Amino acid sequence: MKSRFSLLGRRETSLDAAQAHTLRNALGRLAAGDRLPRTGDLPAALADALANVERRLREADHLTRAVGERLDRPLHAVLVGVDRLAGIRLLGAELAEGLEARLVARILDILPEAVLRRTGRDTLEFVFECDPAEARTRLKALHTALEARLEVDGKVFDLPVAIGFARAPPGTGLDEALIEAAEHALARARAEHRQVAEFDEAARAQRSDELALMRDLRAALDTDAVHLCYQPKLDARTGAIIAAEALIRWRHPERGMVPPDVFIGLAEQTGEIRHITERVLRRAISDQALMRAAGVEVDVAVNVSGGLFCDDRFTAWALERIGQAAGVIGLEITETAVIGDPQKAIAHMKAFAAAGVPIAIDDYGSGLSSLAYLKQLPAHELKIDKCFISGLTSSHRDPLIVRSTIELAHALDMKVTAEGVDSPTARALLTVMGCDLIQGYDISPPLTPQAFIDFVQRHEMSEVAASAPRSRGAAGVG
Ligand code: G
Ligand code: G
Ligand code: MN
Repeated sequence: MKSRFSLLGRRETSLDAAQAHTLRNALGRLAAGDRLPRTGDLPAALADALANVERRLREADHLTRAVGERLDRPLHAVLVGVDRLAGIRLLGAELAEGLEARLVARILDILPEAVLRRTGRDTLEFVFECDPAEARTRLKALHTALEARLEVDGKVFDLPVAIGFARAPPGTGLDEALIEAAEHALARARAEHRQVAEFDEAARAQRSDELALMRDLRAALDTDAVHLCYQPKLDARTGAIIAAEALIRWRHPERGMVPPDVFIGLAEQTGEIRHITERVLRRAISDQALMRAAGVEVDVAVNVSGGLFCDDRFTAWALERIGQAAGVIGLEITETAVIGDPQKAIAHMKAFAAAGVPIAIDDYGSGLSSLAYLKQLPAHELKIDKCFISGLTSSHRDPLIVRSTIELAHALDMKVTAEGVDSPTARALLTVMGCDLIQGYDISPPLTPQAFIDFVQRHEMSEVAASAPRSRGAAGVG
């Protein structure tokens, strides 16, 4: 772990060669666990700071030895994460150290018995003795104090803080395992947007299982273990299959099929989603070419996670790639993309729209749907979440919601797709309501590219066979 003692605070000190030698020597001795050598030729402030560090180190050392023998209350290792500190450090080490000093002062104010151990790029680490029943309450109080507004050099800072902590098991002391446990707890606090998180062995086991899954996925990404299936979208008016949604499929050598619900969210957390989506997009483009070669011409839609859709580099890459596709490649994004960073999302939607790439709003209605945003979105298609479609023929409210959503989308010049349509009744009802596209088991489950080609060809044949007698009967129907 990268660590650094804030020795000098914000004071600038210039030293001559002999003094610099004394300082290096002193730091080396401290780092080796020795006593501080004589520092008489150093400026007083610097000598004081070194003496202070030595005192801190001795206290920590004393604590380490004392645990398990003399402490009446267990030792807790605490890691305070201040995400923005790393960025501030890039702007100026002095400013960061000034903020750091203020945060440390707050720690000692709330927890006077705390022994500060070290500071990282965006963390502060300390240990303190505490009654187990009180640890969380006291750290919550610390959290509140740390997040209070800071003023340094006339600048105002509101720094979000996350705290992870771990308690030394009986008979153990301050060791690397305890610090590592606190690191795990901090990672969880950050991932779950919690103020204070305690180390939890089960959570760690689950996390390492998840990370193993991500490693496996990375290795599988360029193999046949990962492929795409295509779920047809049917034009409700003409009955033709005019589009398909690409859905990722992963067969794990030991776990079997792993559903995207299990790994997509994880991949979003670890950043792996970008590789996955690039791979999916490349594959969708080549599968589409394969389909066209077989005479099946459909628009293909690829799902893009919210965070990724707001990523400039991904957007530039995707625009370039899609520009080389033989047919229309569209993107499906969920509302969360828009809610997370509306300006970026809208700017990117406009860039895609300008390049002729249709955008669909996915899972509409399942999240925090916002009509205010919907109005601003240059989207071509609205996909009504399947939770509304499944109740279409049984509930009283869902048909009302679906019908008004269709009207709303049409008023905003968007096409409407119903997802999860799994009965002929639902399909007929949606058609009457003016829904444009139908997707779901009633048409077909997701299919491999070859099965999709076969399905569309069979579907066209049956349409032709059915259309002759029907065209007479249907005369007069708009
Ligand atoms: O059909 P299936 O069980 O695969 O779909 C589960 C969920 O996974 C759906 O919400 C779908 O949008 C999502 N999903 C499937 N493939 C991808 C993909 O390539 N990228 C992203 N971001 N999500 C996908
Ligand atoms: O969120 P997204 O729409 O991308 O998710 C598609 C998911 O819905 C996949 O898991 C897919 O297999 C599933 N699905 C597709 N059609 C139907 C359907 O008709 N009924 C139900 N219950 N699920 C469906
Ligand atoms: Mn989708």
